[in-house]
Amino acid sequence: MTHKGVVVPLESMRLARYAVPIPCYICETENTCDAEYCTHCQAPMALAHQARTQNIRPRMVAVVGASAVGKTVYLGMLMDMLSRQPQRMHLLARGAFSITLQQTTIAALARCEFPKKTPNEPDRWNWVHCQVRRHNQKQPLEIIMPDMAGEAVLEEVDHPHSYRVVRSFLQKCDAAMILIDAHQLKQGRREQDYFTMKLLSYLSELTCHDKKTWQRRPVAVVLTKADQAEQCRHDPQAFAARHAVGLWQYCRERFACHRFFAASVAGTCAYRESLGEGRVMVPLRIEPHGVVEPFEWLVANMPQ
Ligand SMILES: Nc1nc2c(ncn2[C@@H]2O[C@H](COP(=O)(O)OP(=O)(O)OP(=O)(O)O)[C@@H](O)[C@H]2O)c(=O)[nH]1
Ligand SMILES: [Mg+2]
Ligand SMILES: [Zn+2]
Repeated sequence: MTHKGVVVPLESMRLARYAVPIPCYICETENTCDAEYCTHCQAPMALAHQARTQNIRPRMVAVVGASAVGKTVYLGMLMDMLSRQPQRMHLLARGAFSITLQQTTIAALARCEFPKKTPNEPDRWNWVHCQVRRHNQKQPLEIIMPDMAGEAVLEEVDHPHSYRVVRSFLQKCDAAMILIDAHQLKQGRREQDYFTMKLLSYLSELTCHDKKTWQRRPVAVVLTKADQAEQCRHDPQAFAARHAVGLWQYCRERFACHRFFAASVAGTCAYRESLGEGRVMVPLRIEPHGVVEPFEWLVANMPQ
C-alpha cells in the first residue's frame, strides 16, 4: 500500500481563535468561542458576547414564581408596553430572545389564547436582554431578565444545585420580582404562599457575587391575575396580609426593601373546551393593569 502525500492546511487562525475561551455570563465557566449555550449551565453564550461589545455591565433582574402564576404573560406584556409607550421609560430589546417573548405572548393574546407553559430546559428559555432609558437619567440601563420555568426554579429550591443556571443567576441578580397568584390565594389555596416562602428563604440564604446577601436588595411582590381578585387591586398589601400571612410576615422580617403590587393582563376570561387539553381558560379581553409599576419601582430602587 502506498501513501500519497496530502497537504493539510494548518488553520492556525481558526485554532488561535478557539484557544481564547470566553466565560459564560451567568456561571463564568469558560466555553469555546463558538459555543451557543454554556456547557455547564446551558445559559445562552449570546449574553457573554453582547456584554463584551459594550462597556456597561448589564444588571440582572429575577422574575420568579410557581408554575402558572403568569410570569410569561406578565413579562411579554411588560416588554410590549415599555417598547410602545416611551412616555415613562423606553425599552429597546437586544437580541432575538427578547423579541421572541414579546411576539409569542402578544400573538397568543391577540388570538384570545394564553401562551404555552415555559419548557423546563434552560436552553429553551427566552433570556430577555434590553436597554432601558428613563427620563431623568442620562445613562441607559442594560437589564437581563430571563423567563424561567416555574418548575425548574421549584426543583432548584427543593434540591439545590439541580438547576445550576438558576442558582448562578440568582446569585448575580440585583433585584427580584416575585409573582404570586392572587386568584388562588383568594380561594384559600396555601401552596402559593408556601412556595413563595421557600423561594424567599432560598434567596435570603444565598451569598451573592458581591459577597452581600439578598436582604438589602429590592424585592417586588406582584400579586398576579388581579382581575380575578377585586380587593387585591385596591390594596395589595392588605390583601397579602390577609391571604398570604406567611409571605407577608417573612418579607417584613427579612427584606428591608420590599413592596406589594397587584397586576393583571387579562380583563375578562372564560373557559373553553379544547380537544386534548380539556377545559382551558382563555382571555376575552386584554386590559393590562399595574404591569409597569413594579418594574419601575425595582429599577428606581436597584443599588447603583
Ligand atoms: N385571569 C387571568 N389569568 C391569567 C393572567 N395571566 C396569566 N393567566 C393564567 O395563568 C396561566 C399561566 O400563565 P403563564 O404566564 O404561562 O405562567 P408562567 O408563570 O409563565 O408558568 P410556567 O411557564 O409554567 O412557569 C395562563 O395560561 C392563564 O390561564 C391574567 O392576567 N389574568
Ligand atoms: Mg412561563
Ligand atoms: Zn454557564
